[in-house]
Amino acid sequence: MPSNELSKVVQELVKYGYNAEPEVVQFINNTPDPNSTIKFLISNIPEEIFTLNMSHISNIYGRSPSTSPSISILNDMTGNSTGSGTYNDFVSIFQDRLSQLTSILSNRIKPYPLNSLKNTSGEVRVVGMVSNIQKTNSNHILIELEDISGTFSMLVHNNSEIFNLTDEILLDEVIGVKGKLSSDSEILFAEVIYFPDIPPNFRPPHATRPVQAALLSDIHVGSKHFNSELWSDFTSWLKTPEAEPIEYILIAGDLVEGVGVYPGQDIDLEIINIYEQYDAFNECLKDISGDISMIMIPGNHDAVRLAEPQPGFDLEIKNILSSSNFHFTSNPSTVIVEGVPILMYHGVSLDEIIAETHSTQVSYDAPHNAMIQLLKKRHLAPQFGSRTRISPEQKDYLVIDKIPSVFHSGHVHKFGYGKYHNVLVINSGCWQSQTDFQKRANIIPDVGYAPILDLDTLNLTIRKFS
Ligand code: D5M
Ligand code: FE
Ligand code: ZN
Repeated sequence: MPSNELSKVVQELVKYGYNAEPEVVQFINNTPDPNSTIKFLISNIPEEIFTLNMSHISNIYGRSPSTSPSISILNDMTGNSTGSGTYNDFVSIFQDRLSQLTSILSNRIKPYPLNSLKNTSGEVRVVGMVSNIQKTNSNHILIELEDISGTFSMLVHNNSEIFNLTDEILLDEVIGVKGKLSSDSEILFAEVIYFPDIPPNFRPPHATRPVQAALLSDIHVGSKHFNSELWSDFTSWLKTPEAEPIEYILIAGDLVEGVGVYPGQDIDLEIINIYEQYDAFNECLKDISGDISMIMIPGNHDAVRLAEPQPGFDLEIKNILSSSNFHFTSNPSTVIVEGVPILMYHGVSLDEIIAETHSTQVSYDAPHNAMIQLLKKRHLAPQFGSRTRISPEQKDYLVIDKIPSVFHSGHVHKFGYGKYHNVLVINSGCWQSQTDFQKRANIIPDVGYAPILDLDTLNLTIRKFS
């Protein structure tokens, strides 16, 4: 927990004439809106008390505070969009991407600036953004790298051990390379390729009490194909003793079907008005206990801009979805639930990763393997200017800066999960039955999955409704 956040809590308490023990400061800081929590606490505290301890907190809440929600959100860019779409904004976002990923890679390799290589010889290490990939006449791969100093070409020989890695390399991603310069120092012969990656010994933070979260995605309320029966089965099951440990539900976007998302969508719509779709979605959540905190990000079908990062919902939608247990944040966001960092990203770039990665491991039937590629590259939308739209901001919000315990996506409507360097990677499937488009494209969606995450053990139990 950054100490400046904690000191803000302390200062706010002092403003009202109160002190608090460190656990109380931590507890307040973990609530979604610390300032409101402080106001609530001091309006309920007995008169003679000026130093808050945990038993005061328990008395105020009438239950153990460890059972009140513990949510904090990193990296929510809602309301902070600075991108005006100018050339300079695009330069800023690429410079920020290069500098963030270079500093991750620089822990392992001390890179030479690319413009210094012409005056160097022998073995060198470099870091750069991939600006061109091409096959040579003799079937080697030539990759052009770019850093702030200039560009340089490297060659991966087709009989080298690292040749298969070139299948995974995408334009605009940032990689590190170790190799030997040619005798005229015009080209680098690559011997080792480094991805920014997750350290293999990463130890994922976990909760300190038994508590669970359901990780869902792609509800698509308002579509003729939204499967309301399975959804009701799920919300009924939530009331059973088996579901009692579930205190959180996370939804990774495409809450509603939206309007005008693709040509001819009208014929697939049950509800043609976007606000009425959110009304209907709100109805779908009515049956879920208010004790369960719901954390939601938008997807490409939701009523926010399409370009990523997508800000959280504006007031018009928040007024429809106004329950106090609902929390909204941008796509992507890292949400810390009970101390567990969960990276939520809807997943539009997965279509591109699946299309562009030549490895057979990465497919719609194993969407988690596409997500693992994103973890390796430490970026949620590595390739620019193709299907995934990116809004140029001064900061690149799509860099995976904080390593999460859990990486949660949806979008491809296929269920899959796996572990990569101790990070649990999960794609949640959907609640929309096969659409006509999917029928034509021979896509069989995975409908009605509710993967349940144990926040203390980070184990997953798959609950399938059918
Ligand atoms: O996307 C659901 C999945 O289906 C995702 O993998 C994209 C794919 N999809 C859906 N509609 C189309 C069209 N019209 N062209 C190409 N690919 C498509 P969702 O975000 O729920 O629409
Ligand atoms: Fe979807
Ligand atoms: Zn989607």
